[in-house]
Amino acid sequence: MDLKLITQRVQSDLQYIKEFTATPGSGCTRMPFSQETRYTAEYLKKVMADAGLEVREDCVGNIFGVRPGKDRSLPCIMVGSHYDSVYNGGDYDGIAGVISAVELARLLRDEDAELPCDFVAAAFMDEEGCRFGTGYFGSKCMLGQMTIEECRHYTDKDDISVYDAMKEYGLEPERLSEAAWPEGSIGHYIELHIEQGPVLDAEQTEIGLVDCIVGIQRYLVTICGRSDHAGTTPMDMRQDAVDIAAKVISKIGDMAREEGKGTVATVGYMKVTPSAMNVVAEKVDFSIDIRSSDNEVINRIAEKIRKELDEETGKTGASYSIDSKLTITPVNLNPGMLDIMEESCRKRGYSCRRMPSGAGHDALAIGQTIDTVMLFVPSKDGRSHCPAEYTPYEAFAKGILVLYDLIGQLQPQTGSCEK
Ligand code: HGY
Ligand code: MN
Ligand code: MN
Repeated sequence: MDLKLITQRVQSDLQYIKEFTATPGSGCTRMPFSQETRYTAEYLKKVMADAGLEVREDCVGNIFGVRPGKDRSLPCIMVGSHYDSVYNGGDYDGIAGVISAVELARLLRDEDAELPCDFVAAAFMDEEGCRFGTGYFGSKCMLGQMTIEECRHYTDKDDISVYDAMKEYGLEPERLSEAAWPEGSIGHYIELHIEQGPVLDAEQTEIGLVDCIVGIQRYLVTICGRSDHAGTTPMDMRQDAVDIAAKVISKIGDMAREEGKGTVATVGYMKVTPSAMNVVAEKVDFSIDIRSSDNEVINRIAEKIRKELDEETGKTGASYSIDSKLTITPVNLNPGMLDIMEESCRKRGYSCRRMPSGAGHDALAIGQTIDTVMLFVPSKDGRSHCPAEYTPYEAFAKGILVLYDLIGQLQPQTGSCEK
């Protein structure tokens, strides 16, 4: 198999898709159910069809391309990632994993290879959760873990719900349950992704074999104070939502630092109302994203934050509410699949190392119940979720060859299933 040809085909697809952004010149902004995802979806359906796959878009915007295997009743091998992005993100996060799955299909076609079971290339909608503050929407729909009520509940910063955004995009959210795959129909899930961190690049290691993915809890906190005149209201008469939020937020980073073991906690979104220089803030909304490979640590930090909110609002008679946006536990990935990939790297002479993932990925949701593995390729200077995100195209080609070895050696899960 020709590394150069694989590199060229991956490069051509990714360079074409990078144009589908709402912020040209300022990184990739491809929000779920947007015009940018629509353009990308149509392109993905085309390249999947060109790769000889049976292509369909499901009722929530996920796209699947299937290469029939010898026994179609066996659970499939699914390879994929997401095709949405963060605001002003990079050109590789998610989408490079989708194109890598398409390239695997092209290699299977070129080799006229028939796997024992179906091979499925998957492109998931709204993994990031950037627009609605959630995460893993498309993969959770595939797993049958999303409800219409949740679609009505979660809204974006313009108060548009997932439900309404889906309708505007031409989908029928009432058919949500049809997106769920039959229990046992997916035997293995594999995701190639940029590392989005500094480890591989710093060590000059070519392949990351991901053995575990951190758990995540995401919240939107709303502090309700009282708007007052900034000049005439004495300090001891205020219910200043920003003052309260600042006191709580200033402690969150240290809560993660005290726990250590790679624990992180981030406040990435804040909104002040009415947001005027001479008005004491009535309301502050802010996000919290807590991650650790130890679920007890995440719970402990969430509890500490609640205590701080109780204390600081209690001092002034203000109040608060917490909207839980995402709760997902850490997941250990499949050791057998990791061993096969490690052996492939050894044979191909690629340097590799086992490592955890601090980023979530669709593999975090899917790996809760299905044999799953991830392969990382280096991110230059560890940068991601920003326009500076960069990975050489050849790095993807090497990862794809390792995955080609993996899917060729995987024994399908036993037990057929209705499709
Ligand atoms: O936030 C994450 O971990 C991923 O980039 N969705
Ligand atoms: Mn991603
Ligand atoms: Mn991401």
